[in-house]
Amino acid sequence: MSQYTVLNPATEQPVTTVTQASAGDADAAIGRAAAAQDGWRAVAPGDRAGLLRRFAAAVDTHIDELAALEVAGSGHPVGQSRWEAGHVRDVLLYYSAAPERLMGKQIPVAGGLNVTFHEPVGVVGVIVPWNFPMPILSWGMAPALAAGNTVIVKPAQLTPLTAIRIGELALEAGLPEGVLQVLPGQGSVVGQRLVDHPAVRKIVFTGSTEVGREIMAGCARQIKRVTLELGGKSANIVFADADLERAAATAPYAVFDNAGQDCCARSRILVQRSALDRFMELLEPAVAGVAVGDPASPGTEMGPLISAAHREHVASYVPDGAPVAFRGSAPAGPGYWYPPTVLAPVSPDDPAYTEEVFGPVVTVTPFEDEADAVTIANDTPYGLSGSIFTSDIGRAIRVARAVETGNLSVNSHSSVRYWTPFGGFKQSGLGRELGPDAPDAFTETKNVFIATQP
Ligand code: TAP
Repeated sequence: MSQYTVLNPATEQPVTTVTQASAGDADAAIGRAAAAQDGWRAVAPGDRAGLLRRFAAAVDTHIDELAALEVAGSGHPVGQSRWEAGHVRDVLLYYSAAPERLMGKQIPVAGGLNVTFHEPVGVVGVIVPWNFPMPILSWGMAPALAAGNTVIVKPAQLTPLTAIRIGELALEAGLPEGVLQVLPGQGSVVGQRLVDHPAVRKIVFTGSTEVGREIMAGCARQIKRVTLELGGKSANIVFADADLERAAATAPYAVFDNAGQDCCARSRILVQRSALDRFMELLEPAVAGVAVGDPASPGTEMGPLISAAHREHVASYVPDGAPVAFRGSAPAGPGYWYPPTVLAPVSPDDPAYTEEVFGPVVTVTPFEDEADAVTIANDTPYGLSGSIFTSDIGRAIRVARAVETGNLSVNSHSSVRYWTPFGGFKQSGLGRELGPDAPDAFTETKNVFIATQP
């Protein structure tokens, strides 16, 4: 087993070392998960629910510890990190209500009784990216466990610390051995093994569209079930009749939260031309007001990028001579800092406008009318998120229906709610997570007919 060092993105100092699983370790874990499967699905629904509630309670009593790990290992601001740890608790609690509610149907047929059952799919592999290590882990893990599956989590190499601790808390809460395992390691080794191994029956992948495409192809070889949550290039559409003060004050947080490393980042601001000048006047102080700095300090709103390599990648979208309209601040010295950056005007073929930057860079583009706004918003292979600012309710509904994206908010930038469905159109993904139906995605429907004829 090899070891590697996790660095603090805000200081570039080592946090700890982590043991990396090999392909052989992955096979052994898959074997343990498969062995634990029958026992876990046989746990009475009320008892499985009780164990998930105990797991949630264990997370709740360790929120400060989990948050501190995310501050040190991922550079997330401490307020955000506490919210993320609380979110894991809430997702576990929400799906702890599912085991007793996995109800099938009784369908009228002649000559007997016809009923359906929701059977667990089996071993589920949850492959997690580095940008939201705790929430994204919980979205796959909690409903999968509730539906009676065993789970192996593969955290991102850059951010394994909270996942490892959550795996320990599951055992402390009483989940049987093998029901939930956390396997830090390389995606191309451990993640790939989860995709290739026939005993893994479903993959939940969150990450880039490039890797997601390969995962889907790998799953296709075994007709393996797969959910994909991929990239985004979402539009924040601001009409001239909107509350421009509110639209401009909130726009920075819709793209610079988590330093822009957010699949839902509204990284293309589209503004009706007649309101463009006023909107830019209002946006400049709002961007300057984003508190960028030490993630451990309570007032911080934006921390560093995750790594030196990622900072280089983000910076490549803002070369010398790029049309920088204005920028926020970023600390000097160690840490992978990058200031909030607004680009305008941008040409339609500028990579900062067409590609997912995954950093604190936003473009501002004017549009003429409603039809033009919808055309521009949809001119992307992605379709994950978006916002619409207008005071015309009819327009809000028309545009919300016309934009090809999975999650939209009107006069707000709603973040994810665990009790509503989440997922992408087009190349932003396949399937939905969260919401009341998520456990169904971890079951197979079985139809049983019982003859009643003598
Ligand atoms: P990726 O590079 O795609 O990595 C995601 C995960 O997949 C990591 O755990 C990675 O392991 C693993 N992986 C890499 N190659 C693999 C392979 N061949 N087989 C199996 N697993 C493999 O993404 P990222 O850079 O971590 O995350 C950023 C991307 O995620 C962005 O595009 C963002 O939009 C997207 N994202 C989407 C959402 C939703 S909900 N739609 C949410 C968050 C992020 P390593 O540890 O080796 O990297």
